[in-house]
Amino acid sequence: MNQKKEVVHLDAVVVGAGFSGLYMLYRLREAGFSTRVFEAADGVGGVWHKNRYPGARCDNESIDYSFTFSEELFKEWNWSEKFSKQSEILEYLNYVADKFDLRRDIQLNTRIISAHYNEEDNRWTIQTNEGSTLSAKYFISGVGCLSTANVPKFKGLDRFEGKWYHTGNWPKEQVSLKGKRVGVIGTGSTGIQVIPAIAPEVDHLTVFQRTAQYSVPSRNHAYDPEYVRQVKDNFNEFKRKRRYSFGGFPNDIEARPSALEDTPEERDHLYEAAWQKGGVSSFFLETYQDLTANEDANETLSVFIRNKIKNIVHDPETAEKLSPTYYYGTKRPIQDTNYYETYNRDNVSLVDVKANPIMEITPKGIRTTDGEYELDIIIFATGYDAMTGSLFKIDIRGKDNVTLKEKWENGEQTKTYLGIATSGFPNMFMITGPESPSVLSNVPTSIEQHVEWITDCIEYLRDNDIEILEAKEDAEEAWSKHCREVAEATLFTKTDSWYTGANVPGKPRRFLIYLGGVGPYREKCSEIAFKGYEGFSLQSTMEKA
Ligand code: NA7
Repeated sequence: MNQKKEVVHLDAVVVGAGFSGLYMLYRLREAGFSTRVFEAADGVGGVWHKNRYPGARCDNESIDYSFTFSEELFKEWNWSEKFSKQSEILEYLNYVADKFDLRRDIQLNTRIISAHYNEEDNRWTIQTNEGSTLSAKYFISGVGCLSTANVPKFKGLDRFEGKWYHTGNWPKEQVSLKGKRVGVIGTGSTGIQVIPAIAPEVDHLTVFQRTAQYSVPSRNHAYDPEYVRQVKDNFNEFKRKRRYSFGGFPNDIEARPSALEDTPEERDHLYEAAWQKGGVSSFFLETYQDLTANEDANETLSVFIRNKIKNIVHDPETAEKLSPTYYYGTKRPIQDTNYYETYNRDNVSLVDVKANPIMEITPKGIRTTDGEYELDIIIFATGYDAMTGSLFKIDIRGKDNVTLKEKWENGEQTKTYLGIATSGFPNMFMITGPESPSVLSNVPTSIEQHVEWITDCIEYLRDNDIEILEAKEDAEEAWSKHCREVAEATLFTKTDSWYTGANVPGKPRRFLIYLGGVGPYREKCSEIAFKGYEGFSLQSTMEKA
């Protein structure tokens, strides 16, 4: 007998149970919408659930990298260090899930495989990998910007006799590296955390570096309880500053306008102070404002860091290979604990795979154009198919059965309205989507702003009997153009990076992050809502009938 499968009807389906999905669920539930979150992993936490690699830490300050929607939560949670370990952030997100009783509406181990918009009833039909079908008025992505691992398609990986791991899908069980010959491919933020963390344990570590990176010391330390008390006592001010700041951080910007207005001695004095204080933010907040806007200003800091590398690394040839040449800050700025120092160890060697590219993975290791490196374990710290990769993994179809991938990749440009919505995909929302401040901001601040905006919007639709909300093409075109213009006035678009999609072979090169600042962006979004969702077409239940 052909049994008809039951379709579950909901107001909203949310994809992903990281920072975005957890808060989205909380807000929609509070506003009275039936909501379910689907998460492919076996626990909540998003990237913090999966990035369990050795040395994994956040490089935003812990207190800043927290939710502020609940003063009680903010005050009762205690971060132990300035830059938290992955396990502590994961513990925090589990605590949030429990505190707000979120788990009863989160379905783990379940991947959303498709979401199709039906123009007959203005609802989304959503399918999961375990065969369930859902019908939801709103389809909301909380997939995150950096969650689809980029494993380069090297010939021969399937024949490798050792073990290999991608840092973004690190196993839960202990990986024993003791006494092993380990190769790490990639020296982005992740590789630079992994390398010093594992070097003391392994027999030999070979680092395969394609692009040398600038990294500054993090100088992580345990939190001073007095500092934490002061921040908590000033919660409202902390929250206000974070929301209206440029980068989504609560700090005042003390950076001077231009590096070119100071003498070399004055510049070195400021750079040295930031280096000693530690953390990427010290350079952006306390040195100069034009570092990513002006090539000559940028070069002053680049030279400073290159000199540091020369002084730290004993072997001049290795130091030379580690010296970066791109514009500082136009790839994701990195901070570390003993990264360059690690190359002074006898059991660590560096292979320049730009000069000698990787040809293949052999059964015994990695072959570059200059020879074979025998390995027991290969660690891919090769990053993510950022910004769009995780959205494209779902078969999302809007009006006229057009897929999101067709619209964005086959079209001349990925286009969104505010990074929240895209034309042709009614009643679909993206949390930290392409062309929003997302990864070039303190992400929890941006997530809170998007989730609150989306919830207010959905409440407005309900309260005004509006059936369909869709970004207008001209509004989207204008927003996208504005995003590109802001980016092109900086140095960001001049460097190959995951910001531009250049890290994934064949991916169109597009800069999909809004650089106009978190505070101004928030004001723009609020103004649009205040004007009755200007730039969106709204269709009421009556009109539809
Ligand atoms: P990233 O920043 O994308 O770094 C990936 C690294 O892997 C980078 O050094 C790449 O070199 C290298 N890579 C990528 N593909 C290859 C191939 N085919 N051969 C050799 N080397 C390769 O990813 P992370 O995980 O470090 O950081 C991602 C973000 O997560 C981070 O910025 C934080 O926001 C959190 P390249 O520079 O492209 O030449």
